[in-house]
Amino acid sequence: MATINENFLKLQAGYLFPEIGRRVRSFGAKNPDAKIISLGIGDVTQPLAPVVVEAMKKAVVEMCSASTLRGYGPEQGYDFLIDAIIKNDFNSRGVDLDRSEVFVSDGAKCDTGNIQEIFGLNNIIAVTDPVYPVYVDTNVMAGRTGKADKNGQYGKIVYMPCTAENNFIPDAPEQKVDIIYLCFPNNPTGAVATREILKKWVDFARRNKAVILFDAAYEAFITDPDIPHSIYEVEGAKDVAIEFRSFSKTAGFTGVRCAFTVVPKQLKAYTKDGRAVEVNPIWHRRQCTKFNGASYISQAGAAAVYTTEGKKQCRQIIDIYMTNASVICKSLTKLGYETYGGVNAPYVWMKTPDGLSSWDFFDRLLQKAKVVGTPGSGFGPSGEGYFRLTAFAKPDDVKEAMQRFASI
Ligand code: PGU
Repeated sequence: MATINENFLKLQAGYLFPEIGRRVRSFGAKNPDAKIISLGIGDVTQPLAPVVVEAMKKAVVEMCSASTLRGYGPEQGYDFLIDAIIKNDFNSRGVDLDRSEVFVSDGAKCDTGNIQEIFGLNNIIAVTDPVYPVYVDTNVMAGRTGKADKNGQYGKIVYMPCTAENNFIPDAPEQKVDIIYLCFPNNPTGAVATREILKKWVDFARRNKAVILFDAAYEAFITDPDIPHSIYEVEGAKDVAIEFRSFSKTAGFTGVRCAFTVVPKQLKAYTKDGRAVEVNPIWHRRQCTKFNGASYISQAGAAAVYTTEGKKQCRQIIDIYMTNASVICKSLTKLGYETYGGVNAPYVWMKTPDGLSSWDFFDRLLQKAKVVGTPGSGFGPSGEGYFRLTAFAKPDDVKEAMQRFASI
């Protein structure tokens, strides 16, 4: 008899985004003429930067000839990409990294989801509430949590509420935790962490021999020059933090797939009897066994992002999204909604009107305005009464969506 991993049975309903998709399809089937505008999932709409397309075309042509064909690549990624990452994303901000500390992958979703696997099942994890659901669900699947309570919170996870009252920045928990997931600029609230805030977390982790899993998937959207883009800009962070990055939003790679994770060589975790173990070779071992790399074509495209032309073209695309964010914030504020984020992040986090629950507002917006957003409660109980809008739609759609908001 094949038994199932019963941890999967502890998971709440479906994954958030497929559930939204299901409701939207059902509405679309009943209202075939409705022009639905999606400000729901954080997926890009602008075409890839031309220089990226050219680099990928060239890579495809190389694959067409036996003399230049590339098969399995180096397991951590091609040096041409790793070197460009280190120089442009880290050296430029005063951070030194060795090639062996960068692991190229096909997505930050897989990396943030898989990383928990190399840590013991007895670790207590801390997450913000609301949170990108991947961090929680993957720990549930692994069996690191108890069952969900009536609020949807799992036993053994420490939730750090983020609300307007604390500017969506969590306080360090009072109890001891071992692994802390942080995401800045934040999905879903759009909040950013200053150097002082990151320093507090790094110090907390150092004091507690904890590890910070820092998701910086949205760092390219930071506009404020004082906000760090990498946690390693904070002294001591390399001893305690793993950082996740992605080309998905930075360069429109949601359908191309390329990302990377930094695991510093000096980062340590511990055996049950307290012996320090380097984390980097363990992640390397895990990746070599379970992953065969991002495609050469994606990596060639990602490297082009770092050329002078690539940086300029990607910046122009990000500026389009950030103009959208500003249009959303201004329009909603004018209509009397309370909004947060949208300045250093491509997400606007709004309070639902009339005390509506997040899903009730989702339904009202879909029925009356044919606009799709993401219910805040889908990110955790503290997200109840909030709603997320993404700035990734086409500018004309954003403008039309805002006009429709005025009529609900
Ligand atoms: N990390 C964060 C914080 C994210 O918000 C997302 C995407 C990812 C990682 C995924 O990056 P990839 O490199 O593309 O794998 N969040 C989107 C998409 C939903 C999803 O399920 O990933 C969102 O709308 O929240």
